Amino acid sequence: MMIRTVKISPFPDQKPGTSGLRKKVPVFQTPGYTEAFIQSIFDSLDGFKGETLVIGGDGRYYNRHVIQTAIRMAAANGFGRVLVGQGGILSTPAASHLIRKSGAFGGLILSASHNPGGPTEDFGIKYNTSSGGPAPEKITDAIFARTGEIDRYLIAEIDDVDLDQTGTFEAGGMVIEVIDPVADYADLMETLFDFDAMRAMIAGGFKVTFDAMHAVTGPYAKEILVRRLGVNPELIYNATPLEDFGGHHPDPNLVHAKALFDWMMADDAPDFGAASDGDGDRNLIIGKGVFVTPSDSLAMLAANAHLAPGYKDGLKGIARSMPTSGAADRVAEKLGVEMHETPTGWKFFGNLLDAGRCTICGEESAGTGSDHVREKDGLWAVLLWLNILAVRKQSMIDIVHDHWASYGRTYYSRHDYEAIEIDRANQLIQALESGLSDLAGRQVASLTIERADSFTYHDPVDGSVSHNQGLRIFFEGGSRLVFRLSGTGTSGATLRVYMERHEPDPSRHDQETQAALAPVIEAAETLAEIRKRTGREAPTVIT
Ligand code: G16
Repeated sequence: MMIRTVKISPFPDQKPGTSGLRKKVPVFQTPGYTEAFIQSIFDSLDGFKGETLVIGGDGRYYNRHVIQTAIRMAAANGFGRVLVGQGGILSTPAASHLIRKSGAFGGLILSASHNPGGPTEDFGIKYNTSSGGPAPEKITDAIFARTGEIDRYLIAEIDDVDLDQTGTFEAGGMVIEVIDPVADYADLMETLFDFDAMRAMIAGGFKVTFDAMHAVTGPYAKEILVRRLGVNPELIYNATPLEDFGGHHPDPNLVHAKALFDWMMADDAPDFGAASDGDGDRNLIIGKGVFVTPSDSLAMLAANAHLAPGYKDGLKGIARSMPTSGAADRVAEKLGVEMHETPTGWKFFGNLLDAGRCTICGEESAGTGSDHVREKDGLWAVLLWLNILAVRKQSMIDIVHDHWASYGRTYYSRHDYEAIEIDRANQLIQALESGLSDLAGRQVASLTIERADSFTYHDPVDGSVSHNQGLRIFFEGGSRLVFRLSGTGTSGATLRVYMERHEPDPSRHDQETQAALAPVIEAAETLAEIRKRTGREAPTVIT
């Protein structure tokens, strides 16, 4: 095998964000850019000679090209085997499962998740470890340090691999297996959930619709929902993965999945509607006439998980990212299990899951998952909900209202200000942060501030400490406001403002969310001067 050593200079902007490196496609197309980042990953790892590397991708534009590059570089750097999904497709949770099941050394996940795809849109590369989860900060920090000094990459001269046929090939001294991306993952789901009960519910007329958003979950939905569970195929939408997601954002939220939301609120709505994102790790869950926020979904799934065979022995604990609402905390308290609050980023759940300190985790950003893999998992959330519905034999709206009646309702919303100037965003955060220590006791918008801080996470498993993970303002009575800058955007900065208010009184559980949160929203504007500092009159996205 011919291996070439190609000289390059470092690129200064290869710092991994919340979930790997995400940039516009033309940036990744800069000569040597993609290779420099992949080589920096390999250079930061030890002991992979002869080992297996999984390469997963969400099918977006540039996916196939980077898979071929990654295969050549894996061979040149000494990996013994590469596993890649047919068509270059592997959902992020399926890739996580494959890494674990195959005993792989790690994996490269090629995705920019819910961000749009296409020649001028987004692409991303993330490294996952042998646990199947995103690399922890000590590895991403090492990768970033390496990007600053890299001066060459190694690449093997081998022909393109035919990604469209399953099979095993040998090239460049390495074994390359192109595998069915769906089968193993679908089998895993059968070990966790009561497929007989779900099949019976669906055969009995329970209508399920799913929007795959022209992203990676189409083939998974066809196999699991249609073929194994009997869902009407006509109710599975946008099931063919497209390189540009049909020109849409594959982001399952109330803005980008508005058609689904509108239908679910109409008289002819199916019983259950769901969607997943670009790489299949996020979920949107809507019952007939009722939207379930991701924070509520985490709480409700945790409260009912024991109804599914995979969780019949109960939960070891629950974890949520800091900006996620406290709804799940109330469930953990009732169940008498540990509750963990981590920074934003699925990588922070890894240690807790590996140490058996939590079973279910979730984030306000439409991610829920469990210890079955080490990524959040969109279809898993759909199936757990369907399993719960099949066992409880109640409508979604009744289950949601029952939950609120038992635990209270936590009104929750996130306001995003996208693509604002980076300097303006930083100044807003700095101004807020510098005044945090003086806020306690202050009255703002009919609320009284109890305390305020910048969130620091102390990992209880390995003792690592992560600073500056978001600014928190707690109000008397339990409302909370959080400010942080997104770590996944690719244009300018995105300011995220998270608001919540807990309402124990069931007679006040039918308010419109933005109205219920009005004082917290007003407090956010007063404290951060969002309009003045961002130059924006309103958020870009409200979820
Ligand atoms: C990623 C991370 C999540 C995080 C989300 C939003 O999700 O895996 O843990 O909550 O980004 O992060 P940020 O607020 O920094 O933009 P995904 O689905 O984009 O991989």
